[in-house]
Amino acid sequence: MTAVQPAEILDPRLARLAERARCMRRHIIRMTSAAGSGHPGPSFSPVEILAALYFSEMRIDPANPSWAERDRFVLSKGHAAPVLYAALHEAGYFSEETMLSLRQIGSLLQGHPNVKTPGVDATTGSLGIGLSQAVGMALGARMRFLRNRVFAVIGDGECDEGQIWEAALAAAHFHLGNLVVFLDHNGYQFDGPVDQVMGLEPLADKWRAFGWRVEEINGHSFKEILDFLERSRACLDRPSMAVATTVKGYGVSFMAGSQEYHARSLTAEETERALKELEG
Ligand SMILES: Cc1ncc(C[n+]2csc(CCOP(=O)(O)OP(=O)(O)O)c2C)c(N)n1
Ligand SMILES: [Mg+2]
Repeated sequence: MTAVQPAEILDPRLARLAERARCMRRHIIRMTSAAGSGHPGPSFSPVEILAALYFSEMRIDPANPSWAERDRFVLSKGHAAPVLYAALHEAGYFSEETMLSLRQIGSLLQGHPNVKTPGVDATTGSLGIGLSQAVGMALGARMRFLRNRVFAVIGDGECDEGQIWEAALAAAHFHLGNLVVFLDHNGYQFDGPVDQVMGLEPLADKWRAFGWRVEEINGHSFKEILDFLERSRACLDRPSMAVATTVKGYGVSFMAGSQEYHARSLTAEETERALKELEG
């Protein structure tokens, strides 16, 4: 994975998004360390994708989370809930106190996304189900002649689930141009490297063969993410898919590329080191 180009930092729009991403990574560390559990590594790989969606692309109103014509977002790889909560907190859906109550009994923020939480559009966590929900939302919007769009993030390991491919078929069959999906291709799933557990290649061509408009992008480059989103807006007859190459734990030196932080929070010493690296 190539590092994000310095030119991105010089563009004010991209620099603002980079600042959101930095804050989101701090939130993820702080909330999972306060909880003493969670999935920081998988939450880090799609940070730029969610930052671009929530702070540049989606039509939402944090003051009115149930606005009927809002765009919808589905985090199909629901174990990365902290990245969604980080985006929602940054956008103003709930307070810092709520954010830091992650995973506590009775908290609004459970370990996996739940529609009871303000701003969460789909209950996920069992891998494979989120994309089907996103397809249903996009189809429902189209049938009611609404112009809202649906965005989703799925995992590469999640593509082992047969239900992903059922949803892929349906989305193309119904010509869902209002559906835009990012595949967070971080190369790892729970049991190890994706290519050893269940090979997916040629991954982009598989989605193309299913009838999607597909691009392969660097999932940490705001420029590439925004360019993909712009082209997706113009594609009305097919769903769009970005196979986004990412790195688990991207953004903190000792987490990047490590599977160690898939399903454990950082120790107190690691938390301090990570937050130091993520200082503004
Ligand atoms: C149906 C189902 N089976 C197993 C799990 C347990 N599980 C949680 S995360 C994970 C790995 C997911 O890999 P990937 O989709 O690549 O996401 P990443 O962790 O890389 O972000 C597994 C198997 C689950 N949540 N749901
Ligand atoms: Mg993965």
